[in-house]
Amino acid sequence: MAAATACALVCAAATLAIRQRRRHGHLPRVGPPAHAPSIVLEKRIAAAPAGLYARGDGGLYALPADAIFDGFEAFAASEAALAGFRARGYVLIRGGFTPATTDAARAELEALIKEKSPAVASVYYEGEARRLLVVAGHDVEQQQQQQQQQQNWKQKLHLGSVARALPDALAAAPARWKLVRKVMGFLHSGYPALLATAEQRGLVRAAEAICGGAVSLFQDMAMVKPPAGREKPWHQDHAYFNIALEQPVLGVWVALSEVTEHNGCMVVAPVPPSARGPRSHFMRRDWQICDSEVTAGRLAGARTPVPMRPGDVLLFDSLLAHGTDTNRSADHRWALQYHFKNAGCRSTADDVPRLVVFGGEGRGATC
Ligand SMILES: O=C(O)CCC(=O)C(=O)O
Repeated sequence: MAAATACALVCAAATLAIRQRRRHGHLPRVGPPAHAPSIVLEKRIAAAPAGLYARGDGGLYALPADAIFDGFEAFAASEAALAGFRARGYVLIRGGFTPATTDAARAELEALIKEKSPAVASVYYEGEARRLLVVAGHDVEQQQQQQQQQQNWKQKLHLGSVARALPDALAAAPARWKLVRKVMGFLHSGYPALLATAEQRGLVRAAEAICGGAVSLFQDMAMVKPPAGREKPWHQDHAYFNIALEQPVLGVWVALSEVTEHNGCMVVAPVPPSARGPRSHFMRRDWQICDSEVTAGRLAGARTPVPMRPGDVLLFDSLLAHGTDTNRSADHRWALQYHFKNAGCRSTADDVPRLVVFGGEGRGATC
């Protein structure tokens, strides 16, 4: 009890200090990357089972009108908004960002992924990029697979192979940007319109309301899904964070282009808070919820695609199960994703408590 009180006092003091700094316009967020970006070559993954991202139960769970708000002001002004967010685990903010902001951010993102060494933490390439690495009879991919077999359990949890620099064959390919799937840690990359999306007042206020006080932005990612770009299997974001389960964590997904069921929109499975606890995750095509949990049972019935227009923003709870399908269109799907937590509370470097809660295999669960 004494320890809990001390923790509450420390969190409150930290929150107050951060609130004071925010009055001067400073939103705590991840620092600049300390080195050139890590280059992650994703694995090539098998196709998802048919229907994994289809609407559940004949449209029963189509987006309800009261989960949709016209702008952040409408969300802030509604008495019922927060209660609705907590009950469903998400809300959709239509037109959260203006067309001018959205267009500028998207143009900057496209410029960023064309750079050879942008000032970001990491750039992820689709597994398809591996075909560019078989150069002059020297199969880099096979070499990397051999290295992976010698890795320890923690390295094996990584979803692809990581290099410190762009492999020569990729650096020499002008169209390599077309295979970029994700960029992490772009806020210090010198692109003002991208940065502005993270600091938009309406967004930060909504995050503060949901996280119960001043917030810090602890993760920023650009989610680029090129034509044929891979699915992101079903998961709960909290399964990726070393943050105590009782801490509220807010996911923010911003559409920078038209996003549809055809090009890989977010598909969420809203269930009541009592059924929204941590789910077992398994290392399969990704660190993910077992497909069978989403093709049958409660999550299957609740599957709800969330098509969005450029500038729309999805706010979602880190325990809301969600995923995105392969991009079956001929065009890129562009999006940003942020995560906020209460600024007074910390994440740790220790993966073990998280794996105890979310790790299916360790808990003896099967998939
Ligand atoms: O943008 C996507 O395709 C999926 C994003 C997502 O759910 C995640 O990275 O947690």
